[in-house]
Formats: sequence, structure tokens, C-alpha cells
Amino acid sequence: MMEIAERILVIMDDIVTQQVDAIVNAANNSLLGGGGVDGAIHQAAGPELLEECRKLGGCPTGEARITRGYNLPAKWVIHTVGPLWRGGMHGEDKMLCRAYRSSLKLAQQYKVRSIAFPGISIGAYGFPVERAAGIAVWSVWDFLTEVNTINEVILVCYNQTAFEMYSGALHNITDNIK
Ligand code: AR6
Repeated sequence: MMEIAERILVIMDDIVTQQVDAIVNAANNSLLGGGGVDGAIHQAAGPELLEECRKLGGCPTGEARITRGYNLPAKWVIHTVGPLWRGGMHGEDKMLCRAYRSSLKLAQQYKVRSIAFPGISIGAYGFPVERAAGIAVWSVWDFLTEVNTINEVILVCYNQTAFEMYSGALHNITDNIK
């Protein structure tokens, strides 16, 4: 059995090029596309992705929906909606945790073995990066203790600051568990 720490990887890269079974999209409630990582994923997947998304009828915050990946190397795109940061007293932490868990649950149902996440909510949605990183790493770690069919979770950071925060959060949890 692989250690949990060996199943989580933090990298700095573009999520659309990841060679994994599924990539996660930081979408909005409409699931009809947007800027940031959402725009990049739709651009790389091609127009069929939007066509499939239209049929889903949106997605509540904290939940997730799955589509095919079309022109992406990934077979699946799991669309989740993280919380918009409103100061931290509106259930933002819980909602962010839920977005990671819902995505991983869907991944498990679709027999996904490798999955890549962007930093959900840390761009346009304004979630403080260090706090989001802690929640992301903890949510993934906790899920992997319960489910052993997913053996690679890649946290894909788009800039140096995010990379430092997510790898720092992973180190913290690894140190604390030893
Ligand atoms: N690969 C990896 N990460 C990326 C990429 C990429 N190609 N492009 C951007 N990021 P954001 P949110 C990073 O704003 O905060 C959209 O319009 C980015 O630097 O994409 O959850 C949706 O439609 C940041 O660190 O997502 C929603 O309306 C992280 O991905 C809204 O934005 C997330 O930033 C969602 O906001």
C-alpha cells in the first residue's frame, strides 16, 4: 500500500497538458465557461466541451459534475464550483473542502486513478492562497485515507507563490502525521 504522501504531488505547470485520467475545472455555477483556468480548459478541449456542459444545467457551489475531455489528454473533466471569498465567515472553508471532496468522489465513481486539480477559488474568487492550500491538501489527504483506488493526485499551481503555499501545506501535514 502506497503512503498517502506519495500519492499527492504539487507541481507548477499548466493543467490542460496533464496526462492524467481526469482534470478538475474551477468553474462557476452556470458551467458555461469563464476566464482563468475555466477558459483555458474550454479552449484546449474544444467546443464540444461547452456543448456537453450546456446539458448539465449548472452546478451548485461545493458540488461537481463530470464531462468528457475531448481534445484534452485527460479522458474526463470534473467541473466543480468553489466558493467566492466573502471574508471567511460565510462557510467558505467548508465549501472549498466540499468542492475537493465532491470532485474526488466523482473521480472514484468513474474509476479515475490519476487526477489533477488547479487551485480552486484562489484566482477570480479571491480565496486567500495559504488558507486555500491548507484546506486543499487536508481535504485530499483525508479522502485518500478512505479510498485507495486513486493513486495520484496532482495539485497544479500556476505561479511560484501558489506552488510555495501548496507544497508548504503538504510538507506541514506530512511532518505532523509522522
Ligand atoms: N493551469 C493551471 N492553473 C491555472 C491555469 C492553467 N491553465 N489558468 C489559471 N490557473 P481561477 P477561481 C490558476 O480564477 O478562483 C472563472 O472565470 C489561477 O492562476 O481560474 O476558482 C470561472 O468561470 C489561479 O491560481 O478560478 C469562475 O467564474 C487558479 O487557477 C471563476 O473564474 C484558480 O483561478 C472561478 O474562480
